[in-house]
Amino acid sequence: MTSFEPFDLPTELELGAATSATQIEGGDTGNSWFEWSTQPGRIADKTDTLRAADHWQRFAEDFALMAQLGIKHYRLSIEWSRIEPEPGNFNSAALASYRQQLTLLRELGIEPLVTLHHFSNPLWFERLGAFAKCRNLHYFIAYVSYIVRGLADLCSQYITINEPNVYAIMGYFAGTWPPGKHSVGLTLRVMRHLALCHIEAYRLIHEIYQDKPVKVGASHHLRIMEPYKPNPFNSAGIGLVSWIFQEQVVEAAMTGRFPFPIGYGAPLGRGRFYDFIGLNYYSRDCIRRFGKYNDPSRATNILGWEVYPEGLIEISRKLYNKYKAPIWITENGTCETDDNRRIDFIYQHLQAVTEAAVPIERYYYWSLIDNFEWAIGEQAPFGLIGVDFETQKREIKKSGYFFSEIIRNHGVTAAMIEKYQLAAPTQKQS
Ligand code: IFM
Repeated sequence: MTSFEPFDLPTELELGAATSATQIEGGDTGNSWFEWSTQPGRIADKTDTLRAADHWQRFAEDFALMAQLGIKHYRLSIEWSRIEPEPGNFNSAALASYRQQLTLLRELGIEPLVTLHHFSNPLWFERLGAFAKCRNLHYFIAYVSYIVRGLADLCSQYITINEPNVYAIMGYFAGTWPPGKHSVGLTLRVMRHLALCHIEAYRLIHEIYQDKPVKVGASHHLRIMEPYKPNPFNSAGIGLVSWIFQEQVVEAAMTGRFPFPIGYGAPLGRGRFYDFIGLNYYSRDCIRRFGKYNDPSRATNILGWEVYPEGLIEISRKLYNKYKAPIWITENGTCETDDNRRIDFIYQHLQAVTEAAVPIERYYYWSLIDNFEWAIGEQAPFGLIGVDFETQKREIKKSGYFFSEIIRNHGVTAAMIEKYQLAAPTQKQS
């Protein structure tokens, strides 16, 4: 994995970059994450979502930088609370602003992939109990109907829900995200309801588009989970944890079949509720005595996430063999202050894509720009473009130029290996 050789990307693969509204826009006080992040002790670096990268005001500047890098695919999300600040009261000015963004992207030759739900809820929806209550789900569908009809002439690719498992686990099991609960029952219920919402949204979007081409999927965050010491007992235990916390919600959302313990039967009927397989891949978790344990010989990023490109191959193959559709890697990226390590990471993961031997059509680097990383705050640089949050000054990083050259060459050339000094295997950061 770490011998740096030139490679060509698969012909069908197209590269892009991703962001989410709450993490970059700033300026919105009507969403659950604004409220959460302004409560004491919630965010590690004590920042909140109010300023973020001020993208709501500066989107034109950010899109110009993206165009400068030659990025042709951009995944963005819609802040539901801007669109529907009160139940049933839709804000046409907010819709107009998103339409302006998509129009500009199109003028720049950048294809938008729109995410409808990326972790944050309108406060009114959060206060009603959000996705934990079955009686609230119709609100999400009404919002989907409004926003998709409003964007239909500008967009033909959607992600319904980002990382349903992460949303449920962090908010309802770990309790470190809103609404801060600790309940296995609620976690499973939220996963079930998100899968139901995905299926309904999938059907609705196809109904709105009728014969017009549209592609719809969900983005699933899947990690490799392995026992630190493999033996039949540990492997079975970890397999069960991985099933409950990762795979069952994928199965329910994609096929309509709700396995135990997320549910039973097929409450909305069986089907194929995806036009691509959306995968967010970051790392491997080795589990030792109910905790995470990193293999000391492997590199980790500044959040302690192991760099494990082999996992991208393993998960892509598993998903493709099961669901037989093109894979869209809707997120892959790393959090580093040393940008050379991001360059290594991108190299290794794109090389893994070339080795996967399954159809991978898209790869969106997470993230286009530095942003607000949830409970960590502003001190987690994932971006290809750096942001100084005090001055809001943007600067393209070396990794941004590297990514741009990969797009231009559709691969990594010998000259790039030389130029970006991809010479040594990735070492563990001291
Ligand atoms: O920043 C997040 C993103 O919102 C969802 N996927 C993982 C990223 C990195 O943690």
